[in-house]
Amino acid sequence: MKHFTSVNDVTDLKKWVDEALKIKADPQGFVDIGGQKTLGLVFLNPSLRTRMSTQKAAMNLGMNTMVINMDKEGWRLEMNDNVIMDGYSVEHIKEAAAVLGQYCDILGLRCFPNLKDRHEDYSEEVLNKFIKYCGVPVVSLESATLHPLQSFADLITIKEHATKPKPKVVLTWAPHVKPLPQAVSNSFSEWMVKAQELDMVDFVITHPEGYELAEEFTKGAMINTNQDEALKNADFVYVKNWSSYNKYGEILSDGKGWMMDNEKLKLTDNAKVMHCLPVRRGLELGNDILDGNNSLVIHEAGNRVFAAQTVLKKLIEGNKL
Ligand code: AN0
Ligand code: CP
Repeated sequence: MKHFTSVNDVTDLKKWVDEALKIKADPQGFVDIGGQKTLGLVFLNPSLRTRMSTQKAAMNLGMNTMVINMDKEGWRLEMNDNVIMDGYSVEHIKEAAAVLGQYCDILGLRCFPNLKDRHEDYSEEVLNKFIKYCGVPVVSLESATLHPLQSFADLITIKEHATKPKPKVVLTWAPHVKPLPQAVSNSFSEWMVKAQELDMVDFVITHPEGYELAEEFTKGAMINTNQDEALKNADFVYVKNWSSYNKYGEILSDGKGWMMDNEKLKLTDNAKVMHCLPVRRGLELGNDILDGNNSLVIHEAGNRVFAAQTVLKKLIEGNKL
């Protein structure tokens, strides 16, 4: 594996989950692997979990980490080629990425979509240019369309908490007041479809009409716009808001009735409830669930360390760093 940007970089999903759980059992057991190599984390958008868990993962492997909040601390970047830079941007991604590659052995990048131009976002222009110019292995810390470190942690969490060989996992849309990316949901779907092919889960997606995700990520999933029906016998409910893909970046309704709470939980098989966080209480997810025994959200965030540690270990080994 040269870079880690989607589930397609995973050679063997089952083995990766097992390896992550082994690392979790002894997080410092591989402290010699990092060999004081440098991980650079570049954020074009805010983060709590991704930043801290990936730093922690690097520490556990004996790596050093440098973080830059490029949106606040760096120069304003130009992404377009062949432009005369007489506007607001100060530095071209060609130079910025190449320079970062001089200082770091592995680079992580967070680059959210602008949610205005679907073609631009779904071409992953920023991530791809960064990969092209930095010259070192790159880990996605959530790109315009995917959040693979999150989905890996989610699958680890499901494996740990499953009480049957093939649990039913439901991804449900939830209300929000701001237009959010489809990245977490696209990515979760892509990982669950792969897990379903390996008989690890049964996967269902539910959302109001108009919130269909891009087919490239959902192909193979059962999709049901009736949330009550979809939730029946669920073992895991994964809650997430996303803005419309078809009416790109739009919020289509207030989503009343779609918030997951203890009442809806009764439709499930006493399901465990997941969310990538940050979550808006009382809007996306009920306080009753978040404060109750069915919530896995904190545990799930904890597993981000072991997902990142597994990926960094594979990048170090695969690229002979
Ligand atoms: C982001 C999103 O939905 O992609 C990050 C989630 C990890 N969430 C918000 O912007 C609230
Ligand atoms: N779940 C997640 O990626 O959280 P942050 O945006 O805080 O990193």
